[in-house]
Amino acid sequence: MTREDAATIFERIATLLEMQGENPFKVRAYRTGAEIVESFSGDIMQLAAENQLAGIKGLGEALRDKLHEMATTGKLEFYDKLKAEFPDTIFELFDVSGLGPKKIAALHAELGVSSIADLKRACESGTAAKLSGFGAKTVEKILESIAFREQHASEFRQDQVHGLVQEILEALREHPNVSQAEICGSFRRGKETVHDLDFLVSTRQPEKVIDFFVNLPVVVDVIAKGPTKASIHATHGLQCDLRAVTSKEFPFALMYFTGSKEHNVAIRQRALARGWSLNEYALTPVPEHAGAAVIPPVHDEAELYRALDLDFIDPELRENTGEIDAAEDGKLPRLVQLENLRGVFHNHTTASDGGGTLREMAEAAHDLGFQYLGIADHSKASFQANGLDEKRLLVQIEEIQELNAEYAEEGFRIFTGSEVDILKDGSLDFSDEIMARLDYVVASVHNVFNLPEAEMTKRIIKAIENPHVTMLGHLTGRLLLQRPAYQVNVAAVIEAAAETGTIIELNASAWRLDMDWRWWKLAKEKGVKCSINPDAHSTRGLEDVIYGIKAARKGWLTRKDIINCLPLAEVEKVLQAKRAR
Ligand code: DGT
Ligand code: CA
Ligand code: CA
Ligand code: ZN
Repeated sequence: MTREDAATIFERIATLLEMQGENPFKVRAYRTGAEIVESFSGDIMQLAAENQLAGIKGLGEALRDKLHEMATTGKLEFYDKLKAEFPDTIFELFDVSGLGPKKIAALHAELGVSSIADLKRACESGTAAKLSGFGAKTVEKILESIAFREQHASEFRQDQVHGLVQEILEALREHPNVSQAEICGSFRRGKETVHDLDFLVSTRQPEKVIDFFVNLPVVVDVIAKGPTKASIHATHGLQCDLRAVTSKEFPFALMYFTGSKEHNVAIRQRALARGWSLNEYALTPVPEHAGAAVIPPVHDEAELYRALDLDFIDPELRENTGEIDAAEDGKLPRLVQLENLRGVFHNHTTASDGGGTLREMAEAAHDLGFQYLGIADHSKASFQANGLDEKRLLVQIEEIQELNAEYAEEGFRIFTGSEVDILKDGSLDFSDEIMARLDYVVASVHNVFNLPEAEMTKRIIKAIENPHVTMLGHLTGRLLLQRPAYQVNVAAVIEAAAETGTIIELNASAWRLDMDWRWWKLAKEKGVKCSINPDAHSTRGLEDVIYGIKAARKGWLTRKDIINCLPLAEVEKVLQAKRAR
């Protein structure tokens, strides 16, 4: 059981207990437990398995025992019993945005709502609007949220599949009859969401490997099983396909199943032009083709591209948006890698809505090998996130200066910053005088999402015209699979960022990944720099940069396009560049 699973179970226990009217302290203990499990910086499941959890703040004995049980047995009897008192479909309700545990409890107790289908009926018939705490607005929001969910019912975010991919790949690679195993499809291409996972192995014993695959512990049910392929459902209904091929076929299958379909079609055309036919198993001569070139030997994917007179194309670029021409001309970018990151901006602490203290965040960033950490807690307008007012911000600046004195010898530095709210009219939540005291400012929209496009665009552009706004945070406000982007003219914002010298954030949280990768080529052309920002709300959140790196690679970005690939000695100049203009 992964820590995410364990945290989800604690969170669900909290909600179910709340629905049963349990004592709020008990409810809170589980909710806190979920946060601790989620954000703990060591391998908490390993510690739990070894009974080494004593002394972790906020994790009482009852929760430690439960974690131990989950880590060792993969189950929790207490949860299974509690769950049995509710219909299975109740959990669907927890994913509806705008519906908290209190509202779910009221809907359940007073209207017997225990599924999304029930909820939809209650909203459409008008009965939900009559409940206390509900109104026409709430009901409308809930219906919108249900519709959005239905549209994306079979998609998954990176954070939901990342652990599973590693787990299945590891299992396959350890199998004695498997010589190579890879993940293909949209996951390998680094898409922000995926429909299913496509695994590929090379083996001489396909049946044995297929048998092994359909019996993995993560398998919930088997959809189909044949001699060389199988499909299963894993946790949360996620479909996983496996193909077994020979090692000779492997490079062809790897390219084919990585896709995209559009990339494959263009590549196949290219093969045809040489008198070759390309499919998922081989490159073969087209029988009736006169003057076909001799097919060179192909042992891996790079040789397959080479055979077609192309440089190796990184999977993230395979969307047929110009990568083939660039590969032919030797003009592919050398894509940024995780190892290129030198530091991270836009991170929260316990001063606003983060789970780690300033010191904990700094230690964690330092341990990850970063040379700098940019703090950016919320500003006062984000009161629901405990945003800092001027006074608290000034105190935090002092704390950071003290910590920096401690770190000075280690070549590590904390940058003072703030995630300043862009108010409705495009003005900022802090005065220029206050912002001038900070090393950098991230400006973000956190409320009033429903403006017409022109007004929202004007609002954001006005904000980034301020010389103290170093970078623009999560450009469209989208939450993947949960909340759509607000209306905004992204091209116009990019243009304004270029003119004002404003950096645009690539928010690395798997929920956002915004500005979207599809826009970075344009931004790069205009000379706009990127900052890959984890927007970490815990020490573990810093590791979300892995998702940001994938999105940046998908956006054709190199280390030169990304400010936090700069070493400490150079990054400060870049933070000051806009003010110095
Ligand atoms: P998704 O929807 O997130 O699962 O996206 P993919 O790209 O993983 O799509 P999937 O799982 O349907 O198929 C995996 C790859 O197999 C796809 O990227 C390209 C290849 N493929 C699937 N169907 C076709 C097809 O009809 N023609 C070609 N040329 N390739 C295909
Ligand atoms: Ca797929
Ligand atoms: Ca598939
Ligand atoms: Zn934000």
